[in-house]
Amino acid sequence: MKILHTSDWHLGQRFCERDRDDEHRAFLTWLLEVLQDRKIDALIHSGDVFDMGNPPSYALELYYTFLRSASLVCPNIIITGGNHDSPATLNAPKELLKALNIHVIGATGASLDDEISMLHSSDGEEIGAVCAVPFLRDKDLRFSVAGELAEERELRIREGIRAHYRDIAALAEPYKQRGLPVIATGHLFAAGTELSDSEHSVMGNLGQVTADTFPELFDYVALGHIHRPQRIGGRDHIRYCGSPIPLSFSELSHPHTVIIAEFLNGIVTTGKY
Ligand SMILES: [Mn+2]
Repeated sequence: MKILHTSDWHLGQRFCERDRDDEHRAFLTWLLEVLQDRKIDALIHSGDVFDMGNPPSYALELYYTFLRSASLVCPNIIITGGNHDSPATLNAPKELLKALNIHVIGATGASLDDEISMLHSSDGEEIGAVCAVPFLRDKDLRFSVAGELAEERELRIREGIRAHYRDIAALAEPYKQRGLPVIATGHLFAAGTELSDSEHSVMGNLGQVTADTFPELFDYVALGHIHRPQRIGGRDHIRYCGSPIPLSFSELSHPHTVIIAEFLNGIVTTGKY
């Protein structure tokens, strides 16, 4: 079973008075070829599909055209919301996209079950499970507390994130017991990561989490939010794939990649492309 992990497309971004339409189109054309040539079973997007909550129509057109083509070559597509995405914009076509086997989780909702998405082979056999956790907003992490100090608030957010992953891992346990690989996504800021200019300005309001936030149950954790590809806590299976194109001058110096992870008999191998 092979997944392709990507994030932080920021479709619709304007940079120095220019749009990025040509670069995004070139990337998505390339991505379609990779999905087909490498026979990818699941495309997993870890958030920041769009650069803004109300994207321009050329960015929407690009997104839907890509999804339509991708659905013809890749049997499972999972899209999760990032801090730049509007949950309402992502979720609006949710039911329609389900018909193409594209699962959209714009924001966390009332039931954690909604964040679990089963992966199927082209003959309909179950081949994996994804705990598709979108960007968790302050309000998703229970109540805010009046008069709390900044450090207390950060601690509460970190604990809220940890509880979310613990609870969803517990829900995915039966799939693991059946021998299926379990993948989690996240759009958050993990400790020890290097930031670029475009990230400093948009870090969102989440406290830093560490690798032990993610229960051992997960075979792979597909992270988004940080635009430089990197592992977390030295673990090969907890990764940021990075943004596919540089979104600020400071992002020119590092690679822009997607990750392909292959799961075979409980062993995960990853490669950058
Ligand atoms: Mn981003």
